[in-house]
This record gives sequence, C-alpha cells and structure tokens, in this order.
Amino acid sequence: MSDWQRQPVTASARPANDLDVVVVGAGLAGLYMLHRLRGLGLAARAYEAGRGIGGTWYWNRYPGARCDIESLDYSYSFSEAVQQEWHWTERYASQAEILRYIEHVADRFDLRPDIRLATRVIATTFDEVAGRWTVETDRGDRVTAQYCIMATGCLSAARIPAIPGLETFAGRWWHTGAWPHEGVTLTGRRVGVIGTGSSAIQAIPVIARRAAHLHVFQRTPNFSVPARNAPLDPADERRAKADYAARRREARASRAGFVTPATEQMERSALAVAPAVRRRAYEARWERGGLGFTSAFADLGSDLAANDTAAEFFRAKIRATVRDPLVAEALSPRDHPLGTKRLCADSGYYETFNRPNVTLIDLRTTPIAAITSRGVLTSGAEYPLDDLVFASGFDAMTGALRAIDIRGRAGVSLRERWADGPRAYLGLMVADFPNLFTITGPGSPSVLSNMIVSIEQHVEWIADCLAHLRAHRFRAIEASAEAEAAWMAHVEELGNATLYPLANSWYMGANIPGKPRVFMPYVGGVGAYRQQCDDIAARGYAGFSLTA
Ligand code: NA7
Repeated sequence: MSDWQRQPVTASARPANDLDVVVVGAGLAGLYMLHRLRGLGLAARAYEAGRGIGGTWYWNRYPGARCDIESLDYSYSFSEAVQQEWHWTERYASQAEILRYIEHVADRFDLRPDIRLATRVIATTFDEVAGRWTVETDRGDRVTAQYCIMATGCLSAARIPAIPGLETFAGRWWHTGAWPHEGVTLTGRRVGVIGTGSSAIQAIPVIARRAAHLHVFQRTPNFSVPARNAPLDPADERRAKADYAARRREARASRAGFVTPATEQMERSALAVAPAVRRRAYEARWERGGLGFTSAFADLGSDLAANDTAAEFFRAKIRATVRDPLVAEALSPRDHPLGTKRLCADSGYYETFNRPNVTLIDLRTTPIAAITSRGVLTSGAEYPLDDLVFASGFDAMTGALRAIDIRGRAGVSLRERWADGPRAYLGLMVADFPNLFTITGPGSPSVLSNMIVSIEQHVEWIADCLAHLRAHRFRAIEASAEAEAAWMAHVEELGNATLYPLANSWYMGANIPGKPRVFMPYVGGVGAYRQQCDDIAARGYAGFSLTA
C-alpha cells in the first residue's frame, strides 16, 4: 500500500521526487486534472513545456486565433461559481480571452504551485517491481509516481512540412502553433501563408488587412462556414446562466459536446425533403453561423449523395462571394465530403480573395518546388516574400505522445506499439502501460467534439477511478489486450460507417508522411461514449485488470 492509500497528504508533505501522480501538460486538461487530484488529497505535479500555462491557447497566438466553439460552451462546467462569474465578451472567444480565463481558473484554484513550467517531459518508464513510473524531463528532473496522466493535447505537435530550402530563406517565418509571444508586425510586408486549414482560414483575413501583399499557398481547399462572431448577446448570456446546469447536461449527452437549436429536419435525410426545403434548412444554418451546420440533416456524415447537397450549397456560396470565377473554383472543395476534414468557421475568409492585395496560388496546378532565399518557388513562379507563415497543421492525436519515450511493461515502447496506428481502450489506457492514462487519447471522441466537454469527462472518470482504486486498496489498473482490441474494432466499425475515411485528413493521420492511415477518434458521439465509460466503471472497470 502506498502512503496516499493510508492518509491524504499534501504535495509539500512528500519527498519532492516521490509523487502519487505526474500530469504531463498544463492546458485545459492538465489543469483540471491537477485540481481533481488535489481534491483527492494526492501529491501531484504537472510538467508543462511552455513558459506559461494554457497549452493550445498558450501557443496558438497567430492573428485571428479564436475558438470555433461558442464561448458559453467552450468553458469549464465543473465550478458553478466560475461559470456564473466569468463574462465572455464575444460569441467566440479569442485566444487572448481564453488564455486570460485559463489563468483566472488556475489562480482561483491555486494550481500554480504544483506546475513546473518550461519543463518538457522526455521519457516515462514503468518499473514493474516498484509498480511506479519514472518520469524524466529535459531539465534533468527525475521523479517517480504511481500514476502518470498524459494531458498532452491532440493538436500540440506542430508540423513544418519538409520543403527543401527553408534554411536558406532570408525572411522571417513562423508556425501558427508556435507564434512569437512578443507578436509580429506584418504591416506593409509581403507575407505568404502555406496551408488553408482552420488556422489559416482564421489568420488570412486578418493578415490581409495588414500586409502589403498576401500570397496564400493552397494545396486543398476547405469548407468554411461563417462564424458570425459578435459581442456576446447579453440575453443569450442571461439565458445560459439562468440554468447553466441544464445547458451543460444537454451538451454532455449530445453528439458533439454542444447543442444547436433543434430543427424539424435534423432527424431526417437531406434526400428525403424537397430541394427548396433543403435549401431553407442550409440557409438558416449558414445565417446562424458556426459548426452546427453539419447537423442540418441526419445523414450528412454518412451518405455521400446527401453530403453533396450540402457541399454544393457551400460551393454556390463561394461562387456568389468570390468575384473571380477561377479563384472561386480553386477555393471550392471537391476532393472530400463536407465535414470529413474539420469544418472551418471564418470571419470574412472568402471575401478576402476579392482584395487586390491577396493572391491565391493553387498548389494542385503549380506545386511548391522549394523555398528559396527570396520566397516560395512553385513549378509556375517564384513569389518573393518578407514573411512566411506555416499554417500547416499538427501531428494530431498521437504526435505529442509519441514525442515522449513512454515505456510500459518489459520496456515495451508506445511508439513501437503504435507503429501501425494507435490502439487504446476507450482512448484512456493502453494494454501493457499500467497506471498510465491518456486524456482525450485516440479511440475517444476528443477532436470530434467540443474538446472541453471531452476533457472534463475524462478527467472526472480518471479521478473517480483513482478514488475507486484507493477505496478498494488496488495498486494498479491496466487495460486488457482483449478489451482494447474489441474497443478498437468498435471504433473502426463506427468510423467505416461514416464518410470520414474518404478524406486525407489529420483525423486519418494522412497529413503526416508515413503515418498509418487509421481513423483515430471515436465517432459515436460524446453522450454515447460517456455512457459506455460510466457503464464500464459501474461494472467494476470491466475490461481493465485491477491488482492489489
Ligand atoms: P490543418 O487543418 O491540418 O491544416 C493544415 C493545412 O496546411 C492544410 O490546408 C494542409 O493542406 C496544408 N499543408 C500541410 N502541409 C503542406 C505542404 N507541404 N504544402 C502545402 N500545404 C500543406 O491544421 P490547422 O492548424 O489549420 O487546424 C488544426 C485544427 O486546429 C483544426 O481542425 C481545429 O480543430 C483547430 P492539405 O489539406 O494537407 O492538402
């Protein structure tokens, strides 16, 4: 029995290098985990690579960065006081406001003393004899803990594509996910943006207003819906706060972790209604703005013909917005169904291409050959640039975990275990890695949902699990290989019943050369997923082995 099973202790009462729990990461997941561990009386410490807390919202400071989920939903629900007192200024919160919120929560719950900033965990190794994890950092720390909780984020391993010649570029360059904290002045500069995913689609309209000229290098056009961001409507805020618990309950039981107003058609097939009805439904969603568009009909995610009615609606909107028909066509997605790459939410994205200082370069017709000292060289021309922005995405879901040398039983490495794609039971634990949890890991809804809803669910499930282990005097919990295999088969089966596998998306690992093509998240919805996690816990953690 470890000390903490006998009596609650505080971090300061324990030897500095002998902890109950190490949490890796101090973003939204790591911070709430730390808070819950404190509540259990455990000696816990979080290590955070950034010089500040906040994870995604610490790193992604590019112009225009904001959340694509409404602020009333993209916020912690665990504290009624915080959710009542905090005032969001906009329908969609900016990066700066979300970071202020995260810092407020960390201070309010006094989390900072147990966080080591600017310290990257590089390895964690399970000692089978001691039943403990040894965690090593890039600062030379070496601590042991009974439990190791990875709160490393799903979109935290920024990726710069291997384009030859970057080292020769004489201008400045950055990745959107590692933006300089001092900020950068783009006024009057010749700027290039590589990529047209969510980050680029947020950044491009803002950069275009500042730059002398903006070149957008697009490989794959994306679907984007107007966000319709605005100051938060005081009536909406009052309504939400009058019964926040109900709003949160609905979100937790929903598919995506947020709820859009129900409509008559949303349970029907897009093909079962007359074209005029369909159009009205799409127009209403377009006018409302935001990611709720894809729930206009029940089968947009599963039926290609139904999906194409929505895709064509988007293409018509692009044609109606972008004056140059060739540019409009180049911006029109045709190689993947709507929503199979994460739908983007923008503020004036398509309109930006009507500006005289913005040029779209279609890399499908003229691919990038190299980066030169002057700028970007495609098969068609060289584009001289002062600044180059890589909005080129992340090694999603597994990148941050694989960056750490994680070794379980008999020295087995997670990297090798996942060589053919990630495998995990419920996206929470991996067989042969006892007492190691992954918050929003592959095989859980995570990136398909309002992340904070999924984060809270995992944190609470893990905290309850640790309390259960303590109450029943277990020392270890581990996913069984059979349960893991069955869960992954279930994840795959659900994924294959959707249109997701048709896209070369980061959900599929397709944006990383050599990464196995596997649909990584669980697509059954956060409500159904939560139910399964709760049932499994109620059945004495079925599929896990608990050892005394
Ligand atoms: P994404 O969505 O992965 O977008 C990355 C973009 O960069 C995408 O348009 C890529 O084109 C493009 N890309 C990547 N590599 C290259 C190369 N070598 N050449 C040209 N273009 C390239 O990342 P984001 O940061 O925008 O968004 C990530 C998530 O954050 C988002 O879904 C939200 O959940 C929040 P491709 O499509 O691969 O052809």
